[in-house]
Amino acid sequence: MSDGTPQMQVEGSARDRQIVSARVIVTCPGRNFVTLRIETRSGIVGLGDATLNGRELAVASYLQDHVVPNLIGRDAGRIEDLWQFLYRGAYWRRGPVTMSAIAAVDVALWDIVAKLAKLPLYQMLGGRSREGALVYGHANGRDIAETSDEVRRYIEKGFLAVRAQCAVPGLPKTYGIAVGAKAYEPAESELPLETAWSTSKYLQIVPKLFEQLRVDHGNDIELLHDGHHRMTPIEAARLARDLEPYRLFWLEDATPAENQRSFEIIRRHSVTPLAVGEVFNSIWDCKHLISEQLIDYIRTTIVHAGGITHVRRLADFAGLHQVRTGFHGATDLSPVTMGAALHFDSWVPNFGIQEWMFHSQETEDVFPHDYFFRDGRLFCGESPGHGVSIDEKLAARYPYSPRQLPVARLPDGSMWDW
Ligand code: EZ4
Ligand code: CO
Repeated sequence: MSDGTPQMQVEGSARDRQIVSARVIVTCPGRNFVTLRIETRSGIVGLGDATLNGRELAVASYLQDHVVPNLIGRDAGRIEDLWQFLYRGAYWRRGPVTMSAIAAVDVALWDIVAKLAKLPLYQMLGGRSREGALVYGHANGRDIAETSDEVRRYIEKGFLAVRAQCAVPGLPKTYGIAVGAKAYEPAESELPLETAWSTSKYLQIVPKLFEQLRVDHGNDIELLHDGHHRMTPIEAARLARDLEPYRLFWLEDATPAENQRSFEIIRRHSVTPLAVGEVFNSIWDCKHLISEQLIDYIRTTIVHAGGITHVRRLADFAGLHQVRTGFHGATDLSPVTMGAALHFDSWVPNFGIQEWMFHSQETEDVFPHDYFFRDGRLFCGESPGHGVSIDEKLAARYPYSPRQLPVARLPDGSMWDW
């Protein structure tokens, strides 16, 4: 009976769920986004984000050339089976390109299944654990005073948590700091911008920044900081210790984590809470970090780590070790990811915080959504699915524009981690 081809004869509601089309949409409303649109025979449309900043077309091709042909004719309701099919079936496991492509399929399918059930996505996961998700915004400035003013503006808007970054004196350009009046956007040129880095200069200014922020804004506001993988483990331990008096919510990406044991060194010296994982793409990248309780927050998010199906597994594993979620939410994650993440955040028992860098108005117009901000929290909407759609006509007006992330070099010219 079996000739090795997958069974595609389906009946009744399963027939309605058959995938009849899957398309990749690339658009650049201010910055590039890759979106997967899947449609079933009964006309239900699901959207998944596949954006990988600076490497967008690799994921678009992975989807278009290698994944889409496998989707046509399959039952959109078999989310788990399709996940396993794409993960195991590729033979080549993990990696940001593969896991972003799988995530796009996975989120689109969760969107479809929730729409079929006429339920908001959080309900499919087990329902709300909370109404809104605590979010943090990004304050940055050319010096400590400007950064402090920025923090004040966030507090005035109702934020309960703010990430603060300030320029490092002596360096022409610092990660996280906007140029002029434009909002900060890291991937700003066709080829990588070369930036200079000095950890010793950086380590001097950061404790002074947070000392001033506590003087100016008191102890009630939650403050966060992103080290962006620039420090060695022992330098990170020094900074984490120096920041202890200012009670950070977290110190993020203190050191690269390919070698997960690096975090043992930071832990040994400091009680500053640690967050890492925005560049991870699977549970295997953080298994030791979590099981050994070397971190407090895991930042790995839906778009870069295989979608809801995989990140749910990761979050459950983290919960066993009292590690909470703190999903990445920069502008390079599209509103589709933001919508899906907010449904996830509303459900996940071990929720910590959600990052939120505002999308530009052009992006908001291309991706209409029902999530909204109130009193320091983001709330997902109640419409069926993840609540984010795409205006394809408008999207078509913004063609792909090649951009890459910057690189960083030490004073002697050696390549460093950006
Ligand atoms: O540099 O998403 O915490 N947020 C970050 C981001 C990352 C970008 C890289 O594409 O670190 O600003
Ligand atoms: Co970060």
